[in-house]
Amino acid sequence: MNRNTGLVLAGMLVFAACSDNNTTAPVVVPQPTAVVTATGNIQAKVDEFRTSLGAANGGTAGEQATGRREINWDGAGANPFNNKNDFPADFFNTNVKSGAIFTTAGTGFRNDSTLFAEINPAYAAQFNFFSATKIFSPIGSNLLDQLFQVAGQPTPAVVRGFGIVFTDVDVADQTRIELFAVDGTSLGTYSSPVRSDAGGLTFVGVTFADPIIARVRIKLGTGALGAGVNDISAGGTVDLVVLDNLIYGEPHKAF
Ligand SMILES: [Ca+2]
Ligand SMILES: [Ca+2]
Repeated sequence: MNRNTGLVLAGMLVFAACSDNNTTAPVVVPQPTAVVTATGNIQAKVDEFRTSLGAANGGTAGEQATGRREINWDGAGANPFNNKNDFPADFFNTNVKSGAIFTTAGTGFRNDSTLFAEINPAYAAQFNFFSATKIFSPIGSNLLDQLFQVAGQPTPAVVRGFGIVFTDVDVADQTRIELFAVDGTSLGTYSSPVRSDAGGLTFVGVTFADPIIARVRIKLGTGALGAGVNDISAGGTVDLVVLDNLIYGEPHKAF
């Protein structure tokens, strides 16, 4: 008996045991079909992840049969809101219909064209962009959630894959994403690699066979941006991390 056969049989035995006494059925958490990570020159892996989700649907309103959406923060439509601490949480499903809504326990969001140098001049030497030139962060927190809606509609949705580009991950296993199903079940936590070069970009992307991701909790390092807060690589005590591109499967109406 090979190892895989043994695992399948073990699973069947667990299921049979639970069925016999008519108790709660075993909870089977779906496993990803792929987990893609990259550090340093991340371009090829990001492209691989994009391709795995299908063609780009841009800001096309309405649920598309297949494909992916992507937020790069760089479009001119966001310019009136940039470099301020109140970037609209629903911008990417109202102004631009990409099916994304953000929440944070902090005080707001900031889409920034200066590598956040207007918050703290030292940040220009810390952060980098993947897609030129804007990057994104919550304000007052290092946690944010992304939820999904049918593009252009306030209808809860699910996606089958989610990937994210980070800049300046210095500490292992502190920058990560946790994916959740509609019922709140965790679909797992996936860490970004640590930066491996001066560019400082990293990527993690997770794909499932079916659209089951309703929410993504994004954790950026170990602290929030601030005028007096320096990165651990620049004499500070916290690992500051911000994000660039978000790449996710087409949002399908959740049932
Ligand atoms: Ca960008
Ligand atoms: Ca850092």
